[in-house]
Amino acid sequence: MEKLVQLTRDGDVGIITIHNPPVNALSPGVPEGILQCVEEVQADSSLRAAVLIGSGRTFIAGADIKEFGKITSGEKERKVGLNPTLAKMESAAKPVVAAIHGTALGGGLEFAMACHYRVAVAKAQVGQPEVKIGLIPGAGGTQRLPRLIGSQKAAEMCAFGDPISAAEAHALGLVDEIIDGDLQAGAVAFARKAAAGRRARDLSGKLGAVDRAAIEKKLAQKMRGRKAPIRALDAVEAASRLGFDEGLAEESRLFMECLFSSESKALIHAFFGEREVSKVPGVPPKSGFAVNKAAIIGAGTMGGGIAMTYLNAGIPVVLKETTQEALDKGLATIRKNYESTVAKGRLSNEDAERRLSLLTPTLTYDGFAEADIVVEAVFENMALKKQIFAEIDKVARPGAILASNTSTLDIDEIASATARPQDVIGHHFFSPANVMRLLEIVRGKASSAELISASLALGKKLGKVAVVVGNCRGFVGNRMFHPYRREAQFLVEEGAAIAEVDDVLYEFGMAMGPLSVGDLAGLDVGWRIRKEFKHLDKEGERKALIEDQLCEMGRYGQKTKAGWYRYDEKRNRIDDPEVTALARKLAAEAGIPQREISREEILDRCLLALANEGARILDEGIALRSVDIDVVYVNGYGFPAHWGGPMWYADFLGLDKVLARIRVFEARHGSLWEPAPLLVRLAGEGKKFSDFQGAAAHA
Ligand code: 3H9
Repeated sequence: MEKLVQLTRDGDVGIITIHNPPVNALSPGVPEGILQCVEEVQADSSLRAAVLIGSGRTFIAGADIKEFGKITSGEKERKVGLNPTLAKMESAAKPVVAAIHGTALGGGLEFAMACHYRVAVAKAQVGQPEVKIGLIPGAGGTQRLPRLIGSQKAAEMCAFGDPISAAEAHALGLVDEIIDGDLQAGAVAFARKAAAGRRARDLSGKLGAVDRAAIEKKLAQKMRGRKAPIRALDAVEAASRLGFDEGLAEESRLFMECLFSSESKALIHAFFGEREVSKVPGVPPKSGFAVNKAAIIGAGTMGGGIAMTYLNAGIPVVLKETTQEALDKGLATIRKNYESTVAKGRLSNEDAERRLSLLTPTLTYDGFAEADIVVEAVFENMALKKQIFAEIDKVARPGAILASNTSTLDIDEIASATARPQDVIGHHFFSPANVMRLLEIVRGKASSAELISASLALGKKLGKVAVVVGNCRGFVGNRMFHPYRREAQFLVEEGAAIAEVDDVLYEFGMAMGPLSVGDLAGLDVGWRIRKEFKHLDKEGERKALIEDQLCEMGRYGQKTKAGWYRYDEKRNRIDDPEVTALARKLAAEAGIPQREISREEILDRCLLALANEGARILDEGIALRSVDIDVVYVNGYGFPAHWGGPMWYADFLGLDKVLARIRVFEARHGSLWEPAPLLVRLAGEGKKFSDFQGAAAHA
């Protein structure tokens, strides 16, 4: 077996190579191995310097994140002690040069900064992304980085966690040289020139004040409700206030505080969850199916956004509409979206034009026979979708993926309109499709394992987080969203103020309150779906009353400048007493008593409704694991990642407490609050949702 860290020689330079695939994380044995090699170089009189380099695709992607859970669970000692190792490395008399390709992230960059010099290939990226998993740099990043690049820039990098390019790092003085050509050879040549002795800890000229207010203002928009970024600022500021070793001690204290926080545990859950969802039992992990050309039916909001998603990934698209007017409108929207991205400086004009040049508009099925995937994105109507799939069946090439973007309808019934149900699958994008990261892959009963594998690979190519879900009304996301929004509306009917319901959920961390979401998406969408499914309504079951009335009044939400709220020209929401009056009138007619409703009840009614329905979804095998549900909610429904997702949040509260609360709601509101059998079972056994391996175990 290859050693984790190996020392080889190139003349008078020692090459210390890390072999810890896939990303050379600093797992146990790696830091020790590096230090041992550095010490061997020091002791060997035939060597003058060392190069530290990663094998495979990257330098060092940081600490091994899996180890953190062992510390917080008590399985491992309560310390993350890299500082003594790094101190010994940087005290070495012979210079050590970090040679960076791929990424030097977190502990990886911290190792590089404890080296005497850093060189990198142009494509490399470096950063301190710890805040993205609820941590701060814990091995001197907040102390060495400001000494190398200045306090303000270091504070920004540590607080937002976004990596920077090698070129920027070079300009800032973090990277000493960009290497063209072979990295190792370039690093060895650099090492031969390098003199010993330059240590980041000894530099202090660039330390200074941090414009904390400016960073906090941006944090409030980008990382609302998170504590780690604030702690990262504290630690970078400590570098200017304290000596190096005191600064390190302060950083370690703040790091430990973050490590044991609910925020960090939830974000680590979300990090691994995003990767776990791509592992589906019975589905090949790699697909040989390549999507090189796509055809999309429908150039409306969804179809246009999906087309842009493909174009952005460099996949040519044929986009079909039924009328020239609809096609022109769709194309104009796509063009306008690209223009606004260019105007914001996020895309070059040439790139926008290149993407647009991959788009072929059509009113016919011309070009569909060459497509590897056909995506249907027309509005939610079963008869229409079946008619379209019957047509696609005639024109698509054998073996092409036939995908529907349906958000609620039965994928098996749609597949039945074709003679090849094994090739039919749901690809449920979220609006705006070119922005939202989630893709629900809905497997029908005939969908083949290869088709699911190909869809997962395609999702990755499109830059999406793809989650495989089972076929039921609303699948995972929308099925759970229904009781969540239902409770929000019931709360208003029972006397809660509209804005308060939204604000409580927003303050919890949701991207938007549940009623505002309705206004954004268009209240008419749900209205149409309710009409489509009217035959499924249960006799005597309480139904939300207000939205149907709002739609009758033509108040569809933001697009009509009125819905739950009124909206000004800039789409700012304005409370509307007319809607409050409507709520009171409808409640009186339905005999719903009015009462004071606490903020705690608002939060619990909405969030526990999610978890209770999630438990049913899990029990039925519609979601493979509770983490799949969490990933859906964090990436598609604006659930705060620092609360992990609705199932993680329920686990955090404790399922016994969740069950007790749900029983209170059941006593007060009846059968809609009947606890899910799985919740009752797990709570009784003292377990968590994350312990349940139902569908994942026997899929
Ligand atoms: C830290 O460093 C704290 C320090 O201050 C020191 C404290 C003392 N650990 O994402 P991918 C796995 S905190 C363990 O699919 P990509 C990942 O789960 C850390 N595992 O590839 C996956 O496993 P699997 C700071 C890790 O090419 C596989 O590697 N660093 C780690 O799309 C491939 O990953 C970060 O936060 C890790 N650190 O992206 C960086 N990283 O195959 C986190 C990855 O079983 N990592 N894995 O599903 C990343 O951002 C991306 O993984 C990276 C590669 C950009 C590196």
